[in-house]
Parts: sequence; structure tokens; C-alpha cells
Amino acid sequence: MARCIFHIDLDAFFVSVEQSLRPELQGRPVVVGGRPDRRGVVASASYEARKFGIKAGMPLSRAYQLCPKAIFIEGNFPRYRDASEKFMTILAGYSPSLEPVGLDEAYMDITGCDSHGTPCQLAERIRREIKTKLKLTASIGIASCKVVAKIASDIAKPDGVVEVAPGAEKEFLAPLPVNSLPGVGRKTEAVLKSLGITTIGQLAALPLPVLKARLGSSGVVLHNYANGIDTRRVELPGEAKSISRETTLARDTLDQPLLKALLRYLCEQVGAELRSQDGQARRVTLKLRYADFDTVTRSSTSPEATSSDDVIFSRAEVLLHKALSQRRELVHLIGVEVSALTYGKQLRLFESSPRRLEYLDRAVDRIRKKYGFASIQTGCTLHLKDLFASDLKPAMP
Ligand code: TTP
Ligand code: MG
Repeated sequence: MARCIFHIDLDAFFVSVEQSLRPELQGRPVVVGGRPDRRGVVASASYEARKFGIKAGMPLSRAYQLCPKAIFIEGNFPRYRDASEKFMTILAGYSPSLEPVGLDEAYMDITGCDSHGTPCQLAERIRREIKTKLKLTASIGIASCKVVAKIASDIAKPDGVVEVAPGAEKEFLAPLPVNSLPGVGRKTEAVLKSLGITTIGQLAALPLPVLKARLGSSGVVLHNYANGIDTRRVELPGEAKSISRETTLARDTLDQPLLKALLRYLCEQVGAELRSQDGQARRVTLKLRYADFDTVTRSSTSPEATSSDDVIFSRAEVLLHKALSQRRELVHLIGVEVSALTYGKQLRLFESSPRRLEYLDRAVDRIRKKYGFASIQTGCTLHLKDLFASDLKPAMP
């Protein structure tokens, strides 16, 4: 029997939360990300703002040029986290097979659930409940596998439902541009273009060995996706296998103090998340994307697991120095990931200063929980005071 998977994604999430609290913002071009005279990027844009070409990830200054009458808002991350929790609680009422992805999207496996009528009727019911309780609109894609459900929800946006019948996956995907597929960024798109491929249908027809030769193992995944094949299951949230944060720079840079300060900030966010899960990590990975969009990762693994900001940062900093000394190119994005995670309190042989550092970090976490992330700044992140004036700095996918 074909599976029935829902992909549910809230429309213009951060903006919509603001609009639900301030109805005068409804129907207007609204941007969440901060003041346009500050450095920083667009986190979320209302569909009215998108008509002017404003997109997530774009510098705020550029967004202002495109639409000076848009309303720019700093945003409030705790508010979005709160809305996200309520959204996931609504979904959990419909199926135990729920996989949250980030704050505003989730997969649900509803195979065999027919007590609410057809899948479309169920989707409409869920959307109604979200609209009534949260004053937010959601779009839902329905298909036999995750990748098709995800693309269907993109097409359904805003405020819609698209269902792809089992067996119709290839036909549905064929006319769409290749970059609609998750995993096809600018670089892969360019490789595919050099092979004369611009649509998913053309990609599906390309012999697998050709794709594999050009893109390696990700070529195999893309080949399957393009043919509507995706066997990934809807996975219940368990303990994270890794925790990461990254940020795109408003302007490509080689400014080392700035990169170091951003890295410290990201390590503190990763560390806080790790401690909130009672986790510890042995591996730290640095990610850099250069101005030419080439992306490199550098990892270091230690026998000693940690959740201390200082330790995570010192390992990441070594990787940063190494990467910058090997390649002097402007940096477009910087990120950090911790993995090789262990959970729960650990008995340590060497209970010494790292442990005390973790207590200090936990005290900082408590203060930040109460007063916001920017309420305490370490010497290094002080450099970012202007950039991170508010607590709005979510992870970018
Ligand atoms: P998305 O679901 O990608 O975007 P969205 O909800 O604003 O718009 P859409 O209708 O297309 O779904 O991301 C969810 C939230 O995550 C978004 O509201 C803000 C945050 N985010 C960022 O902070 N930076 C980014 O680059 C992106 C893409 C999202
Ligand atoms: Mg969304």
C-alpha cells in the first residue's frame, strides 16, 4: 500500500506571527530581520513584500531598495518558539507519526488514518484548526513520499493544499525546475545546466552513471528524487545526532575578528542547545562557504566530550585559522556543528575546570532564557553588538 505523507509548512512564519499580534500589518509588505539601516539579512518576508522581489537571506539594505515602504521589524525569537510549540501540539493531535523540521514545518505519516475522511479533508481540517487557534496559515503537500510532499507544499503556498496521487509523482515533478528539489543549490544547478538539464523531468531521464560521475553519491539521491523515489521514513524526534547553527554574512568578508566573533556567537548558541538537551559532543565541525559558493567543512574529534562554550569555540577557532590560512577568499557563510553526541550526566575521571566552565555556561543559559540571548555578551561577541541587537538570529537551513 502506498504511504500517505503530509508536509505542513507555515506561510511567512515570523512575519505571520507578527501580523497575528498586530492586525494593522496584515496585507502589507512586511520584513522580519531588523532595521534596514543596520547590517543583517531578511529572515522572513510577507507575500506582499515578495512581490517586490524581497527574499529570505537578502541583505536588509537591498530589501529596502526594492521596497522602501515595507515595514521592517526586529522580530522576537521567543515569540516564534512559542507559536512553533503550539503549532506542533496541534499536529500531534492528528497523528503520532510526526517529525518536526525546524520551527515551522513538519512531516506526518497518515497512512491508514481515515477517521477524518480523505487526506484532503484531513489537511483542510488541520489548516482550519491552525487558522482558528493561531491565526496563522499553513500550506500542506500530500504525497506518497517525503520529497514529493515537500515540493507539493511549496507549490501549494500560500494558504493551500496540493495532493499528488500515488503513481503521478514523476508526472508532477517533470515540468518543475531542478532547483525545486531539496539539495540542488546554485553549484549543483550549474553542473546540471552544463549537462543541458534544467527541469526535473530531464534529470529523471539522465542515465544514473552520468549523474554519479558528475555529482558522486548525491547524484544517486537526486536521481531517485527526480523519479519520485524517496524511502525516508517519517522519524519521530529523538535525541539529535548533531546540532548546528550557521549564518550568512550581509557582505562577503575576510575580516578575521568579525568571523571569529560570529563563530563565538554560533558556538554559544550550539552550546546552549546542547546543554538544554543534557548532551555533550566530541566532534566540532566548521563550515565555510566562500564568495564563489564553494563550501568546505573541517572537523576535529576529541576523546573528551564537552558542552562548554569555551571548549567548543576553542576547537572551532583552530579549524577557522587553519581554513583561512589555506584559502584566502572572501567568506559568504560561516557555521558550526557539534556531533558524536552523548546524553545524560556523565561520570568523569577528570572533574576539573571544564566542569566548572559548564556550570558557568548553565548560569548564563538561565539568564539568557529570562532576558534574551543578547543580555550577556562575551568579550569576543561584543564585536557583534550592532549585528545582534535583538535575539532574532535563528539557524538558517
Ligand atoms: P521558511 O518556512 O523557509 O520561510 P517562511 O515561513 O518565512 O516562508 P514560506 O511561506 O516560504 O514558508 O522558514 C521559516 C522561518 O525560518 C522564517 O519565517 C524565518 C526563519 N528563516 C530565517 O531566519 N532565515 C532564512 O534564511 C530562512 C529561509 C528562514
Ligand atoms: Mg514556512
